[in-house]
Amino acid sequence: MPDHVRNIVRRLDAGEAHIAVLGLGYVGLPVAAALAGAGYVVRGIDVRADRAAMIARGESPIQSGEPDLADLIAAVVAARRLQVAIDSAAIAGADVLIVVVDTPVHPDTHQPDYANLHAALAAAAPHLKAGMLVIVESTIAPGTMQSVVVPVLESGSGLSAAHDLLLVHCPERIMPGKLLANLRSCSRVIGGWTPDAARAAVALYRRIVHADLDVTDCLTAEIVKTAENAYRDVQIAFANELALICESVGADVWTVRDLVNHSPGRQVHLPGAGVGGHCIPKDPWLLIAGSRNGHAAHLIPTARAINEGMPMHMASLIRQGLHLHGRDLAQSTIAVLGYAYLENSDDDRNSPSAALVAHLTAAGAEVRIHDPYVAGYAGGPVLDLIAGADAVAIMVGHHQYNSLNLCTLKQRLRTPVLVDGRHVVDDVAAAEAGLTLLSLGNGRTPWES
Ligand code: SAJ
Repeated sequence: MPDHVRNIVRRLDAGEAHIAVLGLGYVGLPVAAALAGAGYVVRGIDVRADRAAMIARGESPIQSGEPDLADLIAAVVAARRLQVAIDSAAIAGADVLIVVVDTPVHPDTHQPDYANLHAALAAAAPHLKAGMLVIVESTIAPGTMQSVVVPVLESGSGLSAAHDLLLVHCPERIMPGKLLANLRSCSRVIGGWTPDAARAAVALYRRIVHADLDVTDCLTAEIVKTAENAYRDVQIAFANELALICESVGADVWTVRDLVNHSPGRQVHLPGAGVGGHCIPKDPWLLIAGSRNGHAAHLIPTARAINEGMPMHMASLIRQGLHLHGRDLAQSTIAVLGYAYLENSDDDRNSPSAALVAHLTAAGAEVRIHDPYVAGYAGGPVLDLIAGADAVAIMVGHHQYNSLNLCTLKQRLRTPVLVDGRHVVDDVAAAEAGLTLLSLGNGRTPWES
């Protein structure tokens, strides 16, 4: 093992290495806090001065559902193991740099938008030194380390990625709602630009990750991360297409799904009102953006179109329910229950409800939104919000919606239409309450249930 690798591994094993984390978002902040909690001195850098100031006070900007993270941030900031800056000059002198910035895709072209990544790498490059371990955790299209990261770092530092730096792509695997737990318990793929770089990264991550550290090359690591989420998106799209087929023939997808999943090796996912969040809607596009030599993907874009179409399907079910009562959208009031992208979460990134609300509003409906977790929509009981409405659409499976009083709901509605996008309403109970229930994926009328 070359001396510079031996040296950094020794400093990492001794807990003496100084670490800089560039980007303190949903991924970078838990990483910085966990490494500080493991005993390292960590300099966290974020260009958002308000966010940096909040963290420097020992407060977590990630509010709901992450209590252990908030406690850890308070402790490591108080112990001065996590120090916060807004200037990338704070990188100077570090042994390790972890870059964790947002890598969105363009909403129309679906091409990667690397503006943040470029800016972060260009700001960091002048502060790099030979022997430094540089890790990109951001999710990136296959080939990005080769085509973007290496050129920007080498031109900005005058150092060689292969000979002077220890360059790694270690894609994040966090899940909102359990950020720290998953950081510690999920295996990681460590893509080394060189084998020595991977060795050094293993010495770092084994201090905070108590799961497998799978060493490979950068390109493979880029593909693994984007593929694991594209795979999930395709699985969900299959469930959604099956739901639409069942509706069209008068069957119940939930019964079909249960029986299919009794078959060995089958795992039909959950049909639903849409696919939101920061990872699943974006990563499939990053995967296919990396394909070369004219290979055109078909399955992955089709799956995206199916999943993006689910909020519109909810709008069509609402229209169907209103028409059964002689109404159309333009003169109706619709109550949308759930604005987060995930049940029992306040995270509304790429929320399917946002797409539905925009569509209903454009069609002339008056829309009311309720979500017990999302600021701005959490006010008041749901049965007050729906009073006088013509339809209620359940978009998110928050536990608060699992036990709605259907009789009271019926009494309070002007038109008794209930559209269930997350299989939380019992169809027989809804019929007994006198509601017109349209349940995504269930083409049966109540008396056939
Ligand atoms: N969804 C469905 N049907 C399903 C599963 C999900 O409609 O069967 C919808 C959800 O309602 C949500 C969206 O898809 O709107 C995404 O849900 P998700 O459970 O995939 O949650 P995410 O977006 O937090 O995904 C993350 C991913 N983790 C990383 O990228 C590191 C994903 O790879 C994980 O599988 C997922 O967490 C998880 O399992 O918690």
